[in-house]
Amino acid sequence: MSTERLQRPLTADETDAFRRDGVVMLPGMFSEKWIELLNAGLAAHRDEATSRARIWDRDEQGRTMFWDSMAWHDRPEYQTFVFESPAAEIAAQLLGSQSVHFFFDAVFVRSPGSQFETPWHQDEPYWSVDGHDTCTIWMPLVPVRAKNALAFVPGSHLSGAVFDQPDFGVLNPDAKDGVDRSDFSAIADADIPDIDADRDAFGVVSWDMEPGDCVVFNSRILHGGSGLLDDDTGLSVFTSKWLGDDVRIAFRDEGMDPDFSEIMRGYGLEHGDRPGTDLLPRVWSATS
Ligand SMILES: O=C(O)CCC(=O)C(=O)O
Repeated sequence: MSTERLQRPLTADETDAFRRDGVVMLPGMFSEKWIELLNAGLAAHRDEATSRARIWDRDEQGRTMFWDSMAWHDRPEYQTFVFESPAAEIAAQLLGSQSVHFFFDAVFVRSPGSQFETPWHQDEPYWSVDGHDTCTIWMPLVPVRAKNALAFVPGSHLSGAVFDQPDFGVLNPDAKDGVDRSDFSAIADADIPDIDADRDAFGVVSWDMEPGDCVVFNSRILHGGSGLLDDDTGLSVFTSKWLGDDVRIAFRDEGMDPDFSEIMRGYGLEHGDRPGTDLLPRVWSATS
């Protein structure tokens, strides 16, 4: 299986921005065929969600925020995207890695007017992997304005801090069973700052984006603040998570939500291993 070449080369400024700020917006990285494929996949996915799916928010007007993860095993459209789109090479170039493994997909779908705002948080400290070389490719499948898009605190990926953060297990208005609850304070070493009190002071960034654009962010960066949609505006986002050269499996007592540790162990992965197997496949390598 080979990935499609990049639609355009990454510039040195883009690569520098990713390493310095931990986030970069890349216009025009995915052609229409990839957006159509992901939209088709998402439509089917909504009818066949995984057991991990949940509604993060359901308000009195019936507006919802749907979330699901690791659906690619059962979604041929997502499989094609993972193995054949330029995503893996984008991740490899920004991470500066000789190879990249796929971690998982996650979708964030808000119905028009949804007022649900993603809480500020980090990803990697709460994942079942450890390493600096991890990233998410965040792709809106519809146009999104900067005020509604995912926002970031540039440079926070280098702080070394693990911030205490909201327990995403509480985002469960339908009281679905089997939702993990975690005591994040057990692994955090700093309180999450009040970023919304003064976004300018934190240098918060977000961008107007069209389908085909993507934001790539280091998984240690503080991010959140997306949502608060106008009544005529919905937001569908496909994300893919990628693992580079320094990443090792890290089973943690608290954090990953949902916790993939048992699934990972089922594939024979042990704490300290490099990613691999059919669960975390190597998708791109400098030598292939
Ligand atoms: O799109 C969103 O609202 C949240 C995305 C996010 O937090 C993530 O991909 O880690």
